[in-house]
Parts: sequence; C-alpha cells; structure tokens
Amino acid sequence: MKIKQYIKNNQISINKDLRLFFDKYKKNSLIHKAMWYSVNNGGKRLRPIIFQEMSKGIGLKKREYLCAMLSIELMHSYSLVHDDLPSMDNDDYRRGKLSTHKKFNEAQAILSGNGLLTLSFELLASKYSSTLSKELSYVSGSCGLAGGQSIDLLSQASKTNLNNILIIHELKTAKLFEFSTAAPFMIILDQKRMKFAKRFGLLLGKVFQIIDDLIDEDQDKDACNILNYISREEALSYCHEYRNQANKYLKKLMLDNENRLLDIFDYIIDQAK
Ligand code: GRG
Repeated sequence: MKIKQYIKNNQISINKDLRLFFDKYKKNSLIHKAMWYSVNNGGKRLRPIIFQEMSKGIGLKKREYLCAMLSIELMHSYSLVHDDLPSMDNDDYRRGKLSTHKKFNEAQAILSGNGLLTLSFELLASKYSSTLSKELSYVSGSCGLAGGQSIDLLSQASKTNLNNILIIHELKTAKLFEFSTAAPFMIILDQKRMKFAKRFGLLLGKVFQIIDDLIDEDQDKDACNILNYISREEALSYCHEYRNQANKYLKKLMLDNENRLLDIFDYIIDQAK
C-alpha cells in the first residue's frame, strides 16, 4: 500500500481509538467538551502513527501499546491548546477551526490543557512502569516542550541565531518524537535498542520541525522560522543529512517494518515539495 493511503488509514483508526476512549468521559462537563474539541479537530496523528509503527515492529499487541499511544496524542493536543493562548502564540485558529480559547474561553482552554496533560500521565501510570511517566515528564517539561516554548517566546522578541533555532526545534518538537519512537522499547525493557530508537526519533522530530517551518504560511511573522537564518536549500540539506543519520539508527533496531518507517520519514520530507 502507498504510504499516503497507509497514513490515512492509520489516522482513521487512531481517531476511532481516541473517540472510544473519550466516550467514557460522557463529554457533558464543559472541561471534557473542551478537551474533546481540542483532540478531535483534524490533527494528522503523526506521533501516534510513528509510535504504533515502532510498536508493531517489535511485535507488541494493540492492547499492550494503546494507552501509551493515546497518551502521546493527548500530550501533543495539550501543547497546542496552550501554544495558541493569547499569552503564547495568540492564534485564533488551529487547523482551520477556532482555537480552544476562542471556542470556549481562555480559562477553560487553560484548564482543558491541564486536563489533557494530566490525563496523559494517568494513562501511562495506569498501565506501565514508572519509566514511561518519568521519560514523558522529561520530554514535556522544562527540558523539553515547555522549555523549548519558553526559549521560543524569548527569541520572538529579537533576532536570534541558527544554533538557538535548532535548540528550540529539538526541545519544542523533536523531544516528543523521541519519546514516541523510544516508548515501545521502554515497554519491553530493551535499553539498548531504546537508545537507538531515541536517536532515530530525535532526528525525525528535527526534520519534522524544519519542514513545518518551510511550509508555514505565516513564516514572515515568526522570528523563529529557520528560513530567517538559512535558505530553503540549506534547510532541506539539513533534512537529508538527518534522514541519512536516522537511517543508520533505524537499521540497528532490526525491525521487519523498517522500510515503512523510512517511508513515513520521506513522506514528512515530501510535504515541503
Ligand atoms: C504552559 C507548561 C506549559 C507548556 C507549554 C505550548 C507548549 C508547552 C509547548 C509548545 C509545543 C509546540 C506547539 C510545539 C510545536 C510543534 C508543532 C510543529 C506542532 C504541530 O504539529 P502537527 O503538525 O500538528 O503534527 P497536528 O495539527 O497535525 O496535530
């Protein structure tokens, strides 16, 4: 099956998993409505797709990886809700729909983000060893998402430099990809391959963010867009270099589905075409 169709099928199935999971919250309190609104508004589900692919590659059954897969998407959704807030990026729209604070209000958006963040950890803690919660805390906290966002906001005020941009990319974006590729190996307690999977995921995340910068329609407004520091050709050559490095780590994982994972990598790069 072609990679585009494969990704589409995975999106459909992950959307179904998220819907089934949220059903039990009945969606009748405002905070749960806001949480569900933020999760269910057309995300590409790339992080859970990559996590699922890694999990399949090591023979995990869906019942073994489902909670971690949902947890990753809830974490991602929380970060977007807070990213859109007036005190952060101040975006009225996300994926062509009203952002959560515009649809509800600012207080409810903050609270629903908190609800998604904590639910993400509840899912991990209910099923797995504390390693997974600890690792997700690390990549989402001050040394990951939140830390990257903090540097990003500081850097918006004045021109920064390429090195700082690459650090922001790593913390704000790549760390959650790193967790997504490494978590399956945490589940099976395979330390050695977990290290290689982390390297693969971090490189994938860096590429994802460079491509996101290249296709950003508002790139002029974003002081942290990489195109303010290097040309499009240079940015793409970073992507190809990272892709080749990532391929070496992928090979060390010895997965049956390594071609599929590489196809997903290339699919991300191809978005810039
Ligand atoms: C307030 C404690 C605290 C933390 C805030 C806001 C935040 C943490 C982190 C920001 C993280 C962020 C928004 C990173 C950008 C990463 C990125 C490119 C997101 C878009 O990812 P896609 O394209 O999104 O996969 P979809 O829409 O497909 O789900």
